[in-house]
Amino acid sequence: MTEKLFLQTLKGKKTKQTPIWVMRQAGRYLKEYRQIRETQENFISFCLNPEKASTVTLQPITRFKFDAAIIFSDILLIPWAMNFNVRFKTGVGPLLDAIEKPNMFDKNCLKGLTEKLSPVSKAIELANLSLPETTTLIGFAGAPWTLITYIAEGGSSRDFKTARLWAWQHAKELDALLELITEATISFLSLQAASGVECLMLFDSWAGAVPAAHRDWLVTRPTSTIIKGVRKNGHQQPIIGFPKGFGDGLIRYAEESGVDAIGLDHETDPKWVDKNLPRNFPVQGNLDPLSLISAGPEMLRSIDYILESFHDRPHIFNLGHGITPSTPVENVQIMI
Ligand code: 1CP
Repeated sequence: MTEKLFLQTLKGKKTKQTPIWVMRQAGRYLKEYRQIRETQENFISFCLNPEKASTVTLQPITRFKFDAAIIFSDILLIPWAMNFNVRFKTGVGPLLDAIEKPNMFDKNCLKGLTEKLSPVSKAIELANLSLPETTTLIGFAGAPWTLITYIAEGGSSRDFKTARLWAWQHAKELDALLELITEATISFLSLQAASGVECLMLFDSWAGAVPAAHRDWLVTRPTSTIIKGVRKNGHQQPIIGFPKGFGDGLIRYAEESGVDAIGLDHETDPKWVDKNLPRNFPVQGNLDPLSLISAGPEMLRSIDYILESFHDRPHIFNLGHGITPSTPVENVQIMI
């Protein structure tokens, strides 16, 4: 059997056909997702139900035949497993108990982490039983900085003020918390790698909030430590980094972090990327998810621009961020 398109691309090969998948492809824009989601009120329990999690992982593959499936879970499972009081409130999103200073934690919170997250491993095994031969299964985690923004703010945030203040006012304590989460992330990604995913992705969704002076400390170096840790545990799967909003920080990130590919947000010009990242460095992205709401000629032109910019570089087509719940499903087919 020839190797999957998606994996060939991550190894730096330009394939004739561009592989495609969509961030948050298993989610609320699908009626089959909403239907099964209704069967379980608690979102964490839903993520930790291997049958349900593997079923929703497969839904977008059945519908659209994407080249990759991403195991259904959430980046906030790590803080949950570290005993932060994580819950999801309908209409609001994630909520955590806000903490004043990043100094309230020690290594004890890592106890039992892999046992608590073992349902994800079971979901991976189940999903692998039903995935088409040509589809790659992706495992993932949130990067430490992005998780810290949720811990600091007690949920989603607009300006990430508390997390940024911690960096200036409580650097030492923040660094210790960063280290704990880094260790948890190595364990969780290694667990997923051992359970049968063929690719890993690290979501640093709020990397753009980090001041340029702190990019190495809070984003690039933790990513590098995580990748070295996963490799040290014997896992060789390619790793995609997604430092959303990182701008020109991508140049150093590509050189220093050790990721095999970079996910691009829609604010980044693909022509700039092609000019500034090393030749043959694989990229993923970066259509604006909101272009799918109307899916008109402007969307098609934007798709052409992205494909044309990366015509000479290994490229996985994707959005620049997650697909939104209000996207009409038929528009996804137009994009494909
Ligand atoms: O009730 C529901 O259905 C809640 C909606 C939902 C879904 C579908 C949440 C809550 N999480 C998920 C699944 C999810 N989350 C996946 C797997 C599904 C897939 O991609 O197909 C993945 C990869 C994530 C990752 C995730 N969760 C990120 C990183 C990606 C990104 O969008 O930047 C982040 C930031 C989260 C946090 C999160 N989870 C859910 C919500 C509402 C939020 C908050 C988002 C925010 O702060 O804006």
